[in-house]
Amino acid sequence: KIRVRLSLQQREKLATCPVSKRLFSLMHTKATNLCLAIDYEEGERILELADKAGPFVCAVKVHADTIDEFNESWTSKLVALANKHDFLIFEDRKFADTGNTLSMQVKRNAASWADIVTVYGIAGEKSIRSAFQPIIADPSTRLKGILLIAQLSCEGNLCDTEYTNGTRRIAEANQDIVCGFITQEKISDKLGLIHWTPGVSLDETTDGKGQQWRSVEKAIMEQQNDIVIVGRAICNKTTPASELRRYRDAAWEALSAAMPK
Ligand code: 5FU
Repeated sequence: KIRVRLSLQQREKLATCPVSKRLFSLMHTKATNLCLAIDYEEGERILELADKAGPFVCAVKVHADTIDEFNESWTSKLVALANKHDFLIFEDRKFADTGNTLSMQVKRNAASWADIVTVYGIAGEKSIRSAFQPIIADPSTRLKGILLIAQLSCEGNLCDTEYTNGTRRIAEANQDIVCGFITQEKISDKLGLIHWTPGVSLDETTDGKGQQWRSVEKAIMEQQNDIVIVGRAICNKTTPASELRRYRDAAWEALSAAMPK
């Protein structure tokens, strides 16, 4: 069943978070709603794949704390690739702490090189807003939005309905700094908020370590997400370049089917 949505350009007008405006615009221009999760340990390998992936993706997601020789020279190379190909740099650090600590952690670990970071809703609105609002408003920092983790993809996770609803309320009340959600399904009717979803593979359903994968079509058409986050299904293949095209095409086709022509 296809449910009609607004176009990306219409949603760009409704968004207030600076990174969301940029994201809606680049998704439309590049015709992609694919975020590539590059979870290699070797920094050079990440840069090589990010360069190949650039034309196909709206964002490249990394975990800085898993990368060998993570340093300023590496982040400046990633920033150069993001500028060259026009994609967002997404640091999936999953911050969760009191406001003062959050602020220190984000400034040291992400604000200068990442466009967007993940944050749990668990510490509550005051902690999140007091830490991120000044950083995002600062013109000298790259960070321009956050994604709240509303639901996880892994089996047996503890994100219950109460947590998800509380996180949705924080996002809806702070749309100047919140780009949207990490979620499994659409949870908010606010059309400026963007639903990003991990746990996607066209070939496998689990990694045997709790991860749960489903198809692009299910994630976008049935569960109404906007952006698919795909990792090993692309990165661990012998031909990541052909997989990039395959996932980009599948995701864009599914999203386009629900948008006005
Ligand atoms: F918040 C989440 C989540 O609920 N599930 C996830 O899989 C984040 N992730 C990340 O997305 C995870 O840490 C990986 O970096 C990526 C998915 O990679 P995969 O190789 O497709 O499983």
